[in-house]
Amino acid sequence: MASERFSPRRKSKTRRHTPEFFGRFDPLKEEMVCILAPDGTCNEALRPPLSDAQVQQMYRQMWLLRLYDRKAIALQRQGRFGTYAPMEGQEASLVASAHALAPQDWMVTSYRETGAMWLHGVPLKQLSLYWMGNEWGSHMPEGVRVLPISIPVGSHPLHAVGLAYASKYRGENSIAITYFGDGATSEGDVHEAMNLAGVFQVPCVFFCQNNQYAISVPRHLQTASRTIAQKALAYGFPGVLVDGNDIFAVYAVTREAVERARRGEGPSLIEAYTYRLGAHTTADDPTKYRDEAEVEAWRQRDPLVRVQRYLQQRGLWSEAWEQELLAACAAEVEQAMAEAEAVPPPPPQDMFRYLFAELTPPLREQEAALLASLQQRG
Ligand SMILES: Cc1ncc(C[n+]2csc(CCOP(=O)(O)OP(=O)(O)O)c2C)c(N)n1
Repeated sequence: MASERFSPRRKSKTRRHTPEFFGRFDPLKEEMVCILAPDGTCNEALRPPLSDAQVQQMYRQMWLLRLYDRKAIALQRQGRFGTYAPMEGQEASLVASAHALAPQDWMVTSYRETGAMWLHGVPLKQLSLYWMGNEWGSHMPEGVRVLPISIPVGSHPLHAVGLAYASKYRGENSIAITYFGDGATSEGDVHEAMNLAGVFQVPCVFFCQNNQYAISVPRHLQTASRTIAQKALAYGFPGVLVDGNDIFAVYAVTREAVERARRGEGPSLIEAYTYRLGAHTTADDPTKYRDEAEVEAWRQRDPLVRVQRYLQQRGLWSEAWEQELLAACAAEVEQAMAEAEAVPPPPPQDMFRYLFAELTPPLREQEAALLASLQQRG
């Protein structure tokens, strides 16, 4: 929800805009921005200015997404949700990046970034409607600058570049961020989007969640580049590799990318190095293509556990606080799903309503046939 997002602190006007991460961490050398280590210790010199309350809020939001994920999978197994794409393992990347945005910024995502969509103002009820197969799930609330989920891999970064171009053309203060996976970087559309963004220096942040797989295709078969971040250099803008399971690093890097875009310094590419702990979707069985040992090694880098350790070390965590937080998150998830289930599904003939202003003759025929068959069945 919009209220979930805190306002990122702005740099003072007098401060020089020296690059903090872009240009300093070389993607060609696989240098990765890491601030919060898996054991919860923190590199204070690089830590972004987040208050304790903000870190606790982000921790809560990550938990909410994980509980939402679990519930969504359970509902899919009961036939109450359609195919669902889990986010487990990628919560830090989604939550921390979304926090770096301002409400006027555009967000254009694929199917695995519903957590970021939620933080940018799309209610959980709306997202649940989407996964239940109700087209109204893609109807964004007034003023929420999020495009509907894009299922075709890699096509949507072009839309983000269009929005960013429009913002620059009209002299507006908004930027666009687009999220996509490592697999999407092999698509021609992503190349076209980055190329155009570089040529016209539009305020667009390309946020690649490298979760190591495109369904069963591992990252090393996706590209011969050492990093995905380095691809930015060929388009004439900076790229940075960041530990995607580290909320501080993701927040700091995204904030820098957003600020440079807003200042008119053009696009940038972030590669968030993370891992999909669950299946590609509820229609996938990852045990067919990856080892349990590999998954276990990544579980040790769980983004939630990392923040929990950080909070514990600072005396900001207690068992009772966590139990209360989990109960509140679970209730929020339950309520959103109950509200979505209470919405009657649209009538089947709605499928003809929103594509053309005037139906083509074959579609008119099909609609008539559907209506006749519905009438026959009563
Ligand atoms: C244009 C297109 N080609 C193929 C597919 C089938 N498909 C669905 S998801 C997927 C893999 C995408 O992997 P990646 O971009 O790494 O994102 P992830 O699912 O890992 O988040 C493929 C090939 C599709 N949806 N669209």
